[in-house]
Amino acid sequence: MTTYSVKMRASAAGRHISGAERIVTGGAVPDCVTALTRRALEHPKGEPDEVTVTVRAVDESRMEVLPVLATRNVDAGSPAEARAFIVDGLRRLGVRNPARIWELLTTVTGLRGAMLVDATSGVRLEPDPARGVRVSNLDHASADTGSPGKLHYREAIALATKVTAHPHIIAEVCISDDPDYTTGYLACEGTYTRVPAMKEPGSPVGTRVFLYDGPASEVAACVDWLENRVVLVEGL
Ligand code: WAQ
Ligand code: MG
Repeated sequence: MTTYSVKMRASAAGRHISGAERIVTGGAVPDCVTALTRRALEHPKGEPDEVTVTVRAVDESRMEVLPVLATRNVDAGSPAEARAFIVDGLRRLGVRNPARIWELLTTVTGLRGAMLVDATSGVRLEPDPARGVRVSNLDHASADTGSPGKLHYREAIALATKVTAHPHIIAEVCISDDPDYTTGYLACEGTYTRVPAMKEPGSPVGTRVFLYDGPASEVAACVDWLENRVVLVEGL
């Protein structure tokens, strides 16, 4: 049976509201289209005036299966405590100026994708800084049977598993752009650490940073891998 990528994106007055994708076998496509469409229409960021759902066959010979990262939780009661945890974690990984990374995380917002930042120089490497690098073509290998409240976590850990599997990416840091979802994470060294209170409740700030530690000549290949390599995440 053919495998398909099903992608949804929703906007209102040209402004992006939500996006999601699944990788499923042919028989599951109709239910998947319905679920993603419903999700677009019920997104807390507002009612869309345009929803696009695309169904496309994937080349299974280029599909990669990765084991899901381990999950850990830390206590952080405030954004200041979250900042201390993130800055310390990045410093231990050898990131030269972790305070700069926190500043990027909390000041750059509204990108569709992530910032790709050089771990040594702190310079942003994305080809289009207004968009960032949009990771795509990934899903969990198992069907989504979790409650809706677990969706953020499920999707985020799949993304972080793919991103940190790239040999030149040493860490990812994330803050959700959903105003009421204040839990973010640091993913590195095979572990996804959930960090509560990354931002104040109600704040629209949300962003991702991928820390790049590799040759400048391989940035383009890294971006292509993040965008196009088909990955299934196993074990959750
Ligand atoms: N590729 C790259 N960057 C992305 C992508 C993607 N596919 N999707 C979102 N981003 C960037 C973009 O700048 C968003 O504004 C930002 O990340 C946040 O996206 O364990 O919900 O979808 O409970 O709001 C973390 C879960 C949830 C923590 C993260 O991110 C937990 C979340 P959001
Ligand atoms: Mg969001």
